[in-house]
Amino acid sequence: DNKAFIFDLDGVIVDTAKYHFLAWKKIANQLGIEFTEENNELLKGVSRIRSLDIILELGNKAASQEDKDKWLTQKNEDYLSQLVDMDHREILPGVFDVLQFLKSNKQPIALGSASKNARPILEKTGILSYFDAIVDGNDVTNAKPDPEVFLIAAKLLNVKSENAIVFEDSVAGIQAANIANMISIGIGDKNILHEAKYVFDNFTAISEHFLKGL
Ligand code: G16
Ligand code: MG
Repeated sequence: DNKAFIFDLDGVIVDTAKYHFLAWKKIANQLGIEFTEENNELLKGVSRIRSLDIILELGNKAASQEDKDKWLTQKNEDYLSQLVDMDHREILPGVFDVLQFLKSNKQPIALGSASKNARPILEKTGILSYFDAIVDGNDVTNAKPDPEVFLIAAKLLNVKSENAIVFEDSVAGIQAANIANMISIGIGDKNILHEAKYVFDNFTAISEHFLKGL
């Protein structure tokens, strides 16, 4: 059966997770809410709107829709301002080699990201052409851990869920892949991503032998 490889974006392909964190931390601190890297794990892979709600819940704060809209805009402007000079150097270690390897073996590749900024990031980093399908925050109604984003990607690539392999750095994303009955591969900390079928520190730890055996 045909396989397909689905990549999350932030924290998997590019190191933008740190920019999301810094932008959210600014908003949280502005509201008098403490926001740590540990708290930030709850936001990874989660939609922009849901992320703000999680921060407000952490601080036990309610807010009007008007204020929320203002903070969402501020967060995104702050985040985008950090991407202005982005280029291929922002691609995380080993990612390019794995994309090349999959491409040269004619394996279908999709993006499965919660971000509404996914396309410009793929363009800036020069890897847009590697993707046979792109599913991002503009295409889904239900955020991870809902499996919608990965199910749409598998459908576009015409593969069954059980033959789809998902690379993810977030707990919500690993849960989404598992719910979709896909093969979940965590990129990051084993202790945090313990629900994944496999976990690697980064893509340099993933061998061609391992990819072929999936
Ligand atoms: C990413 C990040 C999340 C972020 C979300 C929405 O998803 O992990 O922290 O909140 O996208 O991003 P944006 O505000 O750019 O629309 P992923 O799924 O690529 O990790
Ligand atoms: Mg991610």
